[in-house]
Amino acid sequence: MTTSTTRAHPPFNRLLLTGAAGELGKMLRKRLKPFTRVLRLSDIADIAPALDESEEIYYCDLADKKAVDELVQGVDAILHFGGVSTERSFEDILGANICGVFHIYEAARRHGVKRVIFASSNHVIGFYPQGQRLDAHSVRRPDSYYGLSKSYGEDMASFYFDRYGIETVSIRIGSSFVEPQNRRMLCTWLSYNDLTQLLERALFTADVGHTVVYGVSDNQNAWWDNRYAAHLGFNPQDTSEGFRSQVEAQPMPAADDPLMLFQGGAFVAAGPFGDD
Ligand code: NAI
Ligand code: 15L
Repeated sequence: MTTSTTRAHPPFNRLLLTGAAGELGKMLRKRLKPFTRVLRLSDIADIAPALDESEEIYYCDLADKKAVDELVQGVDAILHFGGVSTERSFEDILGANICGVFHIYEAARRHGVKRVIFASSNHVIGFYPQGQRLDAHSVRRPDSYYGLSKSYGEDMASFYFDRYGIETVSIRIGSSFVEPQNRRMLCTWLSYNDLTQLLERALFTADVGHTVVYGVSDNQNAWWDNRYAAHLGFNPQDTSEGFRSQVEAQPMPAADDPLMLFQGGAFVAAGPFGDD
């Protein structure tokens, strides 16, 4: 298997990372450097200044079609991590996530970008009960407006491949944090090293078409089966087991707590919004 240390592929000339001011964006900034000559970092929020000529900072609202078109000009591939990352009202999610993903693909088409990595989410299948094994062909059961926006993003990726040949790897990220924070995350955790490996595979594997892959470490009793993404060669090296005792020392949630019942955890119980 190719790893960061045995990499044979030449780096990209210019990669775009949206959501660069976010938690994953800040973490990925350094880790993406070996994959590209120039990393274009974009967000609507403050981004730490460019370190040198290998970084470019672009402020851009994903809801602004013209601004996204300018953002994408000159890049070879896009890692689309920007947008609202938790459950909010539909109106809050519409511009950044739903219009935003359309703007990204339209700009990719106009500027000849052939590869997108889409930060999708486990919340596209969040209403499945915990313990049920799922793969990329399982019917989606979004658990929130947020999950719906990611589901729409995956369909957008599928359409732009079928219609325009733009390839995408949609990564249904589980819970990518320094450590798993609760019992549910013992199943859904994705370490930062495993996410980095998955991004490398997603960027450099040929002929991915539109591939859906679950972004999850090698956790015990995980719910997600990546058989339909085997061509990526993703081979997670980390597991949540080392955190089990500290997580299980937390008070046990009630048996009917969504955190214990649904793959999407608390997202299934958010809302409704706008009734007052
Ligand atoms: P985050 O909320 O820390 O970062 C998202 C970034 O998007 C923020 O910096 C925010 O300013 C930016 N953004 C929001 N609206 C925008 C707009 N209209 N225009 C431009 N930028 C905008 O989230 P995090 O954790 O870094 O996640 C990154 C991506 O990965 C998100 O798309 C999220 O949905 C996805 N993801 C993350 C998971 C995780 O466990 N961290 C799990 C599943 C998916
Ligand atoms: C997500 O999609 C969110 O962006 C992240 O903040 C976590 O809530 C994660 O899912 C999760 O399900 O743990």
